[in-house]
Amino acid sequence: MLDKIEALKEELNGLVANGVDEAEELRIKYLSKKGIIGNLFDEFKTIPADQKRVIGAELNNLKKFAAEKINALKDSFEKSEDETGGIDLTLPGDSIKMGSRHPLAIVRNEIIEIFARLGFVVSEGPEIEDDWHVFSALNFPPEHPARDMQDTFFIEKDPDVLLRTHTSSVQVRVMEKTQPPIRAIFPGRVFRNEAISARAHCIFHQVEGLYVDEDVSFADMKQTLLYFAREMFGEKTEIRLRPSYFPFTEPSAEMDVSCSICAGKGCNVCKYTGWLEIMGCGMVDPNVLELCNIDNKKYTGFAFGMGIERIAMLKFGVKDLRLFFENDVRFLNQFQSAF
Ligand code: 2U9
Repeated sequence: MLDKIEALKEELNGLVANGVDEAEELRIKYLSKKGIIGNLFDEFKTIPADQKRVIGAELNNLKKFAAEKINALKDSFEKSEDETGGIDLTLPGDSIKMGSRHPLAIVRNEIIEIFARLGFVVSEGPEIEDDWHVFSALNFPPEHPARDMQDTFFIEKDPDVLLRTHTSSVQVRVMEKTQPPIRAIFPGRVFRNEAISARAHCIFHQVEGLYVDEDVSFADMKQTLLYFAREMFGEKTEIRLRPSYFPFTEPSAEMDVSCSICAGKGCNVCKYTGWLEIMGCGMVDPNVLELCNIDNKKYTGFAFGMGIERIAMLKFGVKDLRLFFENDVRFLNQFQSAF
């Protein structure tokens, strides 16, 4: 019996397995009730009583040794599964979800592209501004309602620190440090103290434009804006200008485009007028040129401004402006961009 025990120890020493399942088979082979060591315990019952103490101790050692050996084999496989986090590395990976450009970015980029073809460069400036660049240099009279806290976000401690209500402040900055010719567009985020609704928001986005040079005329402005309208809304688009008023332009106008939904025939989008208002424009007021250190005897210019949300609503048929700010991917995923 002692020889058998010794031979089994040697056998156990050389044990190998190819995975947890094989290690379990070895446990059954050696350690189960009817296994090799189990049978030795049965045999042990038949040996003479005077040998039982020595052989019993050796048999218990053998059982302990076998259990340790087989458990060590099992552990080594379970450990290597831990290292892969129990993940089957041969499974195909998850596909990466493609993002999409925000519709306001698509429209902004398209506007930039169209004006770039006419030689307009992009210029940007600060969102936190001062009274001079947002109001005073733009010819706003001291009592103008836009200067009121009802309409503009001010910093409580300092009435000279405010959030820009239009990107015209960037035009002022450019004119202050550059002499004509100036031909630039000014995209950016602006802020107005307004209640949020389907048609208005306290934050929105604008693109403004400015062209200052010798002999720039109202006709130049009309042709530039007609080109823009046709590139943006289709080659059959017509424009019309209606007289308006802004402190910084004279004369001033609102520009409408023929409704691209009904081709000018009248529908509920254009409220049966056939026209959609898309921007304001005008000849830069000579006072503004002078306030920005530009010789108003030598130079003239035109300027325009539009809300990107409004253009995007018309182009994409979006009925509620708040959708642009909610970042719901079900909304955002619907916009494909070439820009
Ligand atoms: C300078 C001189 C002139 C920019 C202009 C408009 C007309 C205009 C509105 C359209 C919708 C703002 O987003 S909106 O609410 N803008 O109607 N903006 S002319 O004129 C300038 C700007 C800067 C120095």
